[in-house]
Amino acid sequence: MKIPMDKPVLVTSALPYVNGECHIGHLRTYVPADIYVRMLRKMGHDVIFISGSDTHGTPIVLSAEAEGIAPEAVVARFHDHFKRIFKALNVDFDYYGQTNSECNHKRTGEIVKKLIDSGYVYMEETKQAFCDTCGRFLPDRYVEGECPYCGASARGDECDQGCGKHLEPGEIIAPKCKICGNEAVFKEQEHFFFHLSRFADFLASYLDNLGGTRNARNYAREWVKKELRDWCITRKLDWGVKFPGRDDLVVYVWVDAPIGYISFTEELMSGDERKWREYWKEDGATIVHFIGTDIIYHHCIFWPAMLKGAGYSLPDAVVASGMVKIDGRTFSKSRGDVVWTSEFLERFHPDTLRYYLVAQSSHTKELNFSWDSFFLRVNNELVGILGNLVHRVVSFAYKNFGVVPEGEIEEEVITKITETREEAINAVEEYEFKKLVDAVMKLADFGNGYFQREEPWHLIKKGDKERERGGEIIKNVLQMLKAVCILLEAVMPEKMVEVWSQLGMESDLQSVKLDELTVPIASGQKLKKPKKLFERVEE
Ligand code: B3M
Ligand code: ZN
Repeated sequence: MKIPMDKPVLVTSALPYVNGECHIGHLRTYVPADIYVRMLRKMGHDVIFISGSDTHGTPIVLSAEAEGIAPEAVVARFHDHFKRIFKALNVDFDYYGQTNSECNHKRTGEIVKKLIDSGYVYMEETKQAFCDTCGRFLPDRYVEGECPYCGASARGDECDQGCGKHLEPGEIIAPKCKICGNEAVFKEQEHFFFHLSRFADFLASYLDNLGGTRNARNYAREWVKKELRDWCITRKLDWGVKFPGRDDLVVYVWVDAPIGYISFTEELMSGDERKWREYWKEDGATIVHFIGTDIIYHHCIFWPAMLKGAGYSLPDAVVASGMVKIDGRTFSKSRGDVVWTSEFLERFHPDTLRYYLVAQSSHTKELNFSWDSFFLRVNNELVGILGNLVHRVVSFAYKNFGVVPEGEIEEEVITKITETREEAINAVEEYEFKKLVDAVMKLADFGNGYFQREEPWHLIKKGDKERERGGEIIKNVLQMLKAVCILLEAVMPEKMVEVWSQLGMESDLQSVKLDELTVPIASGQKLKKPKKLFERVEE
């Protein structure tokens, strides 16, 4: 999707549940979203980038219970953990909030009240899973059983091992209590429902115009076509945002979590009513959500219906990344099929992980992580192609000239850089970050071929004229390196800043725009003694 230039852009990344450590499966959403934001800024857009911790719901309460501590303590520990990881990876949010903030409680209360007042919410007696042994109701993750749609084993509110469908309370087949393992029974309880079914026509046309990736639109459309049942929006829990007027009920976590996108915007704008309303009430911004494919239903069905019902602006695009597997298997902490981000970062540079995550597969496809594939990408591409080129060219230039030599940038080189710029912009607009890195690596390859073909090392040993020509060739290759830095900063911010400084550039690379790509690198600019860019990695 082409993003209009005349409005600001709000990019969000799904909110991680802070009930455990960050693994590389999480990163498939955050790293590409960060790359997207950095590229939009390079294209001249005014962007804010928001995320935060999802602190409510049974994922948190279950972990707290298992450890015998309060939910607040679990939240505090892992909220800090995630913030640290994002910093280490240079995932650079303008604001990273948490859904248990006062502002989010208030905004959620206001939105739910608006839905009630508009007649979109009703109360009903329902049958809910109950454990006789534990003597309590079993909301969401407190219960496990069989998915009524595909038969896979599922949690109370989602078919996490099979078709991925959201499940309503009472829908799961053969439910068992997650705490004691005994079979659950069904018991009557009063709950509140959102009239989702009334939004079917609205959603059908909304989805036809929604930007983002096709997988998100198509998956949601299928459900709208088939059936939309009303949505139970309350739970019997203590931890969460209270349902208005009911002390015994909180809202379902999927109500207050996406509302976090709004509250965090408010918090970032420190309550400046006019400013955040422009984003969320007056269609004054382009809103883009980055999510994983497992939460398309929530972002393309529940969320727009809720916003529409409460009179808020609607998201313009939903970008859904494929899931991460480990050596072909689904992530599983208990089987040890998991790679923890912090352990990864103890051994390898964050930029190598950022690069791998986008270079390994198309954004909407599954990413099958294996150590072999990681080593290959780093050793062949980052060390073998990119690192090598930078080192060879900068060393040669540094030794023989010390500065950027005099000369013209050739037509052939300008054309190549301009083509790469177009490919990069297209890649960003298609959310195909692999195409972005592939295009820039092709430019690096071209630079390598050019250097090899022109053989400046012979020229500089001959007469003055030839030496001058040798300098001009070097200047052209340095120009290509400058372009590589600008185009790959979004993917490898730290490493590209290193190269930038070897080239003697003094500006802040992060704020350099794409328009600079073909601005000739200044002759006479002092080069720095090059250091190796990437180390080979081994098991
Ligand atoms: N906390 C995480 C997940 O289900 C969930 C996302 C909320 S985004 C508003 O992947
Ligand atoms: Zn299923």
